[in-house]
Amino acid sequence: MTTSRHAGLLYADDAPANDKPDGRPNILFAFADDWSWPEPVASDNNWFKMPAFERICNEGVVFNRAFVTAPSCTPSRASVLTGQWHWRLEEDANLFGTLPAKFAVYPDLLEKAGYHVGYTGKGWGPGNVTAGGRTRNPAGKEYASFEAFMAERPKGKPFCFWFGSHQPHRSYRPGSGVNAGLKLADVKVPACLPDCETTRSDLCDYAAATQRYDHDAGQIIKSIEAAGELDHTMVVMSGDNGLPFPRGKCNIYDTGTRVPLAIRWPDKIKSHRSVDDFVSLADLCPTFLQAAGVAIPADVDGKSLMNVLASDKNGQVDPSRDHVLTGMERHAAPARDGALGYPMRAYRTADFLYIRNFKPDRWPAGDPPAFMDIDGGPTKKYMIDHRDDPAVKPLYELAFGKRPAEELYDLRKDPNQLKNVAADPAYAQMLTKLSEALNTELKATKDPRVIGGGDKFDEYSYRGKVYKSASKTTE
Ligand SMILES: [Ca+2]
Repeated sequence: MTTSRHAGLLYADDAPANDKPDGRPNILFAFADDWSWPEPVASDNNWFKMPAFERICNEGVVFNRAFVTAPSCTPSRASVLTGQWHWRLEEDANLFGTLPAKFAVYPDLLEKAGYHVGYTGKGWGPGNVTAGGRTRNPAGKEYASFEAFMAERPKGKPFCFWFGSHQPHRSYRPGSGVNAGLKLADVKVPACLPDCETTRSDLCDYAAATQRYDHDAGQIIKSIEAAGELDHTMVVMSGDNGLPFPRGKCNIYDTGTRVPLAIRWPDKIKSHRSVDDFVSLADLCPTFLQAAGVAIPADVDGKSLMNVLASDKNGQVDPSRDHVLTGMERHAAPARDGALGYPMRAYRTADFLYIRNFKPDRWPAGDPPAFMDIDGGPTKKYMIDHRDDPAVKPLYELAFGKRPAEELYDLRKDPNQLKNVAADPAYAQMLTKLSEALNTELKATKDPRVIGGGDKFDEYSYRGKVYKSASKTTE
């Protein structure tokens, strides 16, 4: 097989390539690892810079209320790929599980429909691909680089590429953020973390890693642009879970589940749009399928975003998108005695966050003293070492302590979700209303935690490494 270069991109034969293969869009999904809302959206309001993401926001649509289904890599990625809630995916509800082959994934469906599909870096996972009966990563065929992927692209085929960045996942070299030019004084410290030099430096390291993701995604976008195909490509940038800090990742507060999301596709999307609709990343699978003209399987839970993308409105576009569900089963199996998870589900509206903790006797962050469901790092160590300091103690309890069976946060008064009002009689009616709404949807989606059999999530194999030290990170 010979190759030819067309306007910068390689194709796998000598024939000239089309700049708009067969009328269907290319799809580039640039997926960061542990990149959290709210940073950044507007450049003039940011303490670190992400020019590629900023460009996608400005030239397309930014979604201000996007959520992953789970604040943990494996289930979050599985929901993106299948369009289903992770509690319907058996073993894949857990970190280091497997995604059974019976669950269809969009890369396979697009490939069958004539797309050239592939990925680099971190695809579905971490976990065991073959244990579920698959022969390759659910994100597609793995390539060493985007260029290598394009070199195998047959003439005239649209492509669907998953750029799985490993950034900004821990671990970080302490001081790498400051060394990259970020300033401690500029850092916006989330309200759930102690504001001290240790936290600020740790956040700078996280920001520098996030900037590396942006740079790498930007390089791929530029190469597509050089080939003249960018305007016929749906470019999607997002992250798989919240920031790897206490009360972030592995929690179903916004710090764990709310992620940046922007989509650029000039063929269909007007520029400079800002949308407040609630979006789950499970909506991406049906969106990609509909954009490609492929039938959406009946068992997909997500809703296609195509009607929102095609609109020229800002703010709330689709009135039915007024809430989102999130949940969690087991993250690091060694985090609790008996390899138990910490099952939770949440119902998030514009004004309230309602959380149900199914096993409140367990430790949310993992058993002490390791608290392994919080990735090791300077901020975690600082909070443990200073847990008796008056300024740290309440934040330490929120991140490391046990939690009641129900939590309710009034986001109109408490946008940072720090004051649980579930036991306040003034909120009794709202608590009942949201609890029933959550129950109804979980039953409709056959969640084993509600219809019965939920303890099986604690019994599935953990197909990852077993760490003995709290200083190690998970995935
Ligand atoms: Ca992740």
